[in-house]
This record gives sequence, structure tokens and C-alpha cells, in this order.
Amino acid sequence: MTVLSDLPELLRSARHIVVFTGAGVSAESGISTFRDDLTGLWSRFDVTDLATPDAFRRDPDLVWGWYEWRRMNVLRASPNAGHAAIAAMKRYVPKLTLITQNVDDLHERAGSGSVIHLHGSLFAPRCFACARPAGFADELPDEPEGGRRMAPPECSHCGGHVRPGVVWFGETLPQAALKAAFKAAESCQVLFSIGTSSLVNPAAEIPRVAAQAGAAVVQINPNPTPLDGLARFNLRGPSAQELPRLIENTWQKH
Ligand code: BJW
Ligand code: ZN
Repeated sequence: MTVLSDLPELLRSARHIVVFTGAGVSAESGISTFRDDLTGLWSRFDVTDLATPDAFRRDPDLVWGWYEWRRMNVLRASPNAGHAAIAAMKRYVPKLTLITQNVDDLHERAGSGSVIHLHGSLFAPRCFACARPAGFADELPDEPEGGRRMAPPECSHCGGHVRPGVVWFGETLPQAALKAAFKAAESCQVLFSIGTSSLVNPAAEIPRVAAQAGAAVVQINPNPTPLDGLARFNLRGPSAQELPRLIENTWQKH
């Protein structure tokens, strides 16, 4: 039987650790998750109006304004102790690969240098028509609720609408990022799945691939997920509390 006290020793002996994160890791920075009942974005907004290519075609101002509001919230937020603990962990293990579904930049701002972004970034807009990288307008929304329409900037090359650089439903993930993520999952000894509901594919396959290849999956989440049965360790709490405690117990008391 695997008991929680085995975890520090397992982590200390690992040569390659993968850390796979979702919206929950940024929750304690004040960034909304998607599917949490009361606080998640999808409890207040309709995903089909906002996070699909068709939604942007139908109403680009609604979609652009909503993403600019989210970008503003991220700009005003700071990384939390969970982001910091992940950056610190990199110093203790021979190899650490950080894979995130998040479109914020809080891992980077906490000091994690190289981050695989599976679902793109709020900070990499591109043209909806010709896909060239594009810039932002100077103006940011100022009201708290995220309801204001904003016309997207025009592409300086073709005049098309600039779109957020995120991966919407029905779109393929960036192929190089996805390939690197699966390769890391296949070769690690431990995979952390932190703050993700494990419902969105293909990202949700990553911990499963790691487990199939023999890695121990460690889940950190205050709530149950479909990964519970597969995870060898389930740490049921917020990541900004669980991660610093784990790092301390594993590496800093020795
Ligand atoms: C804490 C905590 C704390 C709280 N500490 N933890 C039907 C229609 C359309 C598509 C599909 C369909 N059926 C299947 C699909 C495929 C679809 C999919 O998987 N859908 C399922 C949801 C059903 N996938 C796709 O479409 C993907 N593309 C694809 O498959 O391409 C191939 C293809 C091509 C053509 C046609 C069809 C297929 C793309 C998926 C892109 C996902 N995009 C989003 C939005 C990004 C942009 C944006 O930010 O707006 O990515 S959706 C959203 O979900 C976002 C996230 O990255 C992703 C995952 O969410 P995450 O991170 O897990 O957050 P939550 O909120 O779900 O969970 C938070 C967790 O944290 C919870 O468990 C909490 O308990 C926990 N938590 N506080 C630790 N303090
Ligand atoms: Zn263009």
C-alpha cells in the first residue's frame, strides 16, 4: 500500500518530474477557474458565446472585450505560494518539465523559466485571418464585471481582426507543445497534476500516459476529479498550501 509518508522519498529519488497544472493553481492569485460551481467562469458566462471560433466570428467585440478583461485581471494579479513552490522544486530535481493549460503568465512571473503552454496565452494575440502575431490596443477595460464589448485591433498586415492567442474548443492544440508534453509524460518517474478538473482533452490524457508508462501520479486538488482512482497520491487541499508544505518536508528539512 502507498502511504503519504512515502512521497518525499519517491520525490527525492526521481530523475525527471513533470508538473502539469490547471486553473486551480492560479485560484489563490484571484484568477477565476472555469468549472468551479460558484466561482468558475462558466458559472457566469456561456462558453459557446466566448470560447469557440464561431463565437468570435459572430461577435468579435464581445469575445475580444471578455479576453481583454481577463488579461487585465492577470496583469493585476501576482503569483502565489504554489507557483513559487513549483519554481523552487526545479532547483532540487535533476530534470523538471512544467506543462500548463493556463493562459496566464504567473508561472513565468514566479521564476519558472521554461513553460509548455498547451492552451496558448492571453499575451500572444494573432490575426484571425492570416495568423500572423499581432499587438494589443493601448486601452484596457476598466470595469470589474467583464461585460464591455471592445473592438479587436486590426491586423497591420491584412486588416483582419486580431484574436486572443488561446486555444478555443474545437481547435487543435499547438503541436510542438503537445508533442513535448507527451514525450515528457512518457519519460518521467513522477507526474504532478495540480488544480485541474481533468475534463478537457487531449490535455487530460497527459497524466494517464505518464501512469501507463509507469510514473507515479500525484494529484493536488481540494475536490475530487476523474483522476482520483489513477493517482497514487491525492493531496486534498489548495495548491498554495499543499505545495510549499511538500517542498519543505521533502527537501528543506534534509
Ligand atoms: C484548485 C484550487 C486551489 C480550485 N488549488 N486546485 C464537444 C464540443 C466541443 C469540443 C468537444 C466536445 N467533446 C469533446 C470535445 C473536445 C474538447 C473537450 O475536451 N471538451 C470536453 C470539455 C468535453 N477539446 C477540444 O476542443 C480541444 N481541442 C481538440 O480536441 O482538438 C481536436 C479537434 C479539432 C476539431 C474538432 C474537434 C476536436 C481544445 C480544448 C481547448 C480548451 N480551451 C479552454 C479555454 C482556453 C482559453 C480561455 O482561457 O478562455 O482551456 S477551456 C478551459 O478548460 C481552459 C482550460 O485550460 C481547460 C481546463 O480547465 P482546468 O484548468 O482543468 O480548469 P477547471 O476550472 O476545469 O478546474 C479547476 C480545478 O482546480 C478544479 O478541479 C478545482 O477543484 C481545482 N481548484 N481551487 C488547487 N486553490
Ligand atoms: Zn492578418
